Amino acid sequence: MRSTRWKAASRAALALAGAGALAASMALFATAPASAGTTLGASAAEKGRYFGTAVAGFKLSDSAYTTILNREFNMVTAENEMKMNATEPQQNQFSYGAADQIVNHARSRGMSVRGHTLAWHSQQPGWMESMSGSALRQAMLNHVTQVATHFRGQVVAWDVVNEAFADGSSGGRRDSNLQRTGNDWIEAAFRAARAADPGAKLCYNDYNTDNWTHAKTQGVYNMVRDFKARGVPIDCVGFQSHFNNDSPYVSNYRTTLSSFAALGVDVQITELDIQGASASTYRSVVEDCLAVARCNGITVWGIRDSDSWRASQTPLLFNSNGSKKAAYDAVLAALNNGTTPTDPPTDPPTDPPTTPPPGTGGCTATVSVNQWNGGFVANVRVTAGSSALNGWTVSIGLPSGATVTNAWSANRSGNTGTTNWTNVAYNGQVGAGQSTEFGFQANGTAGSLSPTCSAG
Ligand code: G2I
Repeated sequence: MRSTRWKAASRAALALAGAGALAASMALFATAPASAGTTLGASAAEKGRYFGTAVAGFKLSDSAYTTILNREFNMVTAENEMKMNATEPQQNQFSYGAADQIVNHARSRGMSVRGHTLAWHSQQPGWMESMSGSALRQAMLNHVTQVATHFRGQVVAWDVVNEAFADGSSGGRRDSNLQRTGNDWIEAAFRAARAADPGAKLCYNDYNTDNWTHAKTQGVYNMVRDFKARGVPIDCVGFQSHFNNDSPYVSNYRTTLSSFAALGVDVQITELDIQGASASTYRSVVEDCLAVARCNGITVWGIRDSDSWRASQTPLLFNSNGSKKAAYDAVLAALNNGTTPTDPPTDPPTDPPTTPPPGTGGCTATVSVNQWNGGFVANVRVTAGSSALNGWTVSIGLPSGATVTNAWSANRSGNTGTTNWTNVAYNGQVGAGQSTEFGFQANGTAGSLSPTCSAG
């Protein structure tokens, strides 16, 4: 089993990891980030989520654009620059310049990156559009392998396959050159992606899958259930959530999110925009995500209305002049009021969210390992005891030959033998009986790991 709760990296935490100065880190841990509660990313991070946006590379020279981007968001999706036609314009000639620019902009500022997308019937390069059969299958798998390898360690989640299901009442697959290579093309893509980047979460991403009663939603649900049952490496499902008059938000959206989550995958809202940007609809979407423990975060598909692929629908959170809309205020308020119940949603908490006192009831840590030949990913769950935690330390002894190469959502000392892990700025405060997660990737063999946890 892979992680059950996404802990998006807050800017403060990542800046901290980069600095690596213990004294500075202790000071930072003591206080919440200065922007907590006042920006989308910081407020989402306080709820263990991220708040992201699609970014168009050519806009990074627009300072009005980057001012909002850098202030508000802690997750970035390349709007077009990681698509197949952008990254492999000629067969076996890969082009990463535009995508790398976005990745570097994001990561150098402590934002994480979602990869979009490795395999799609649309936006294929011309050479691929005209291919079929086993040659196309091989070309697609090579593309997945090459691109996921290039961005290995830099992309936290990939839309491995995008929009593979048909609209309408069939609930089946969309016809495409990729689909005609055989129904197993999707799982083949996921396996190739896992092999290339074992640390990235692997998502299936689609639109018009928001309404639980729609055949397309059920078709994707059945595929994910089948993948989980057969061990196909899928970690998450992306709900694009382009809401408009023809495809409106519906109140069963929360049921959709929680039903998929119950299959054992994370769910993410990946391309949110809402025709007319109703504040109450935006609020509902945020509340729905916060009500589902495995809803990791929300990405809006652009910053200002003028940045939208549907600009005339004014569907985003900022006006074309960069000012905040009512929908922005609604989203921020929903993030700040939100709670993080477990799945299925439980009764609302009776106490308002407060800063917990230092923990006295200890904590426990459990680990789940995804081992492959030569390496593994470990996801560690830290659970507070009878008192809230205000900081935690987990100790994990690694068998000889195991070496940590990469980690997330915790500070580490040691990469072999006894390793010690402490909370980062955004996940040290854990309510009584509540949990948070961190993880790491390592070379070698995990064997059976026995983490121990202490409060503080
Ligand atoms: O169509 C909205 C989204 C639906 N889900 C998948 C997303 O990848 C998709 O994004 C849109 C981008 O927002 C558009 O910007 O995907 C379109 C098609 O890839 C993008 O449009 C393309 C135009 O079709 C091209 O002509 C143009 O060169 O944008 C390109 C770059 O501006």
